[in-house]
Amino acid sequence: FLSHPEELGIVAVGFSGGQCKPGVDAAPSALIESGLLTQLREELGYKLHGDDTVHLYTDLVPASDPPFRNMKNPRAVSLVTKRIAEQTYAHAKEGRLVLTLGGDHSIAIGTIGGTAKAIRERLGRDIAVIWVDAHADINTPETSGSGNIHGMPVSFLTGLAREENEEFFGWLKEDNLISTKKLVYIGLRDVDAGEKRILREHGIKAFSMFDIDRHGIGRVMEMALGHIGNDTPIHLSFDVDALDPMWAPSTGTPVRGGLTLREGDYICECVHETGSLVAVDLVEVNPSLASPNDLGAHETVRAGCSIVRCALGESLL
Ligand code: HAR
Ligand code: MN
Ligand code: MN
Ligand code: MN
Repeated sequence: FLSHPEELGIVAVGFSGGQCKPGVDAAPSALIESGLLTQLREELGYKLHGDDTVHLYTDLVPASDPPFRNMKNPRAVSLVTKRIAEQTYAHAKEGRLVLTLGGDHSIAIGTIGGTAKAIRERLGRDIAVIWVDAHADINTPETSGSGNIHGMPVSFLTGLAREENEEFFGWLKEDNLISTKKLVYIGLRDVDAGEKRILREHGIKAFSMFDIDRHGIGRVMEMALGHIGNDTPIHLSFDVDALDPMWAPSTGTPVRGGLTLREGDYICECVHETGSLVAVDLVEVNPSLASPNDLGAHETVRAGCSIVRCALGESLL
């Protein structure tokens, strides 16, 4: 699905407005400083386009941004994700593989909105989304208990949440949206009651930690990719909190009982192996959430780099 599979469009998003803890905006710099882009260039042989500098989007964040329909920072998140959608769209339209380094998970409204539209225009195809996360992030503004938009991106992307007003995600058009039938979750273990209802009502495919324990990650990946079907462009959105806090402690909402680093890497390797990957997000790394002198932040950044490298084909011999 890529006209230039060896070309990577990089979008580095230093944005944290989809939740309340500062620090997740520093993740792209931390990932880049630890050598990720150099590894992709020198070891994996990609030609990189786009951001060597991290976008902080400060020009887009309004001075006053009171809640709307229970959403926190709604204008900022809407403006920033709209800009991100333009960035991922431009890379995907060129036929490049797109790598977005977040930022909190609200940014997926932009990353997926942009690739969905570009792949439709370029190939006339709908993308599938593999959402790897401890959380389902499918609250509507009304079902959300927190009002944090990083818990809502999937509801906007699937059209389950809608808003006409441009200022509050009204810029999302039919072209930017994905079908609930082409969405697969892996790693869930902290899903709100309202979200469980949504998953059930719409028959959304989800592999929780229970399913991974029961079947093993090998079988789960067969089933997940089987659900999507061969020959479908895939956008992989990887929330680092899918990993157990043992591997990725520095994240805003850690939940114990998660994926091992190997299981996370394996998911990415299987997705790479399909040859259908068109975009990858790595989100929710928050290097500031570690105690002084502990290795939590370093380990989390290291885990994030491993996830990205596996998605981009490092394990191929
Ligand atoms: N479900 C909760 C909410 O809506 C918690 C969401 C936490 N989200 C993330 N992203 N860390 O996966 O607020
Ligand atoms: Mn080329
Ligand atoms: Mn998430
Ligand atoms: Mn999460």
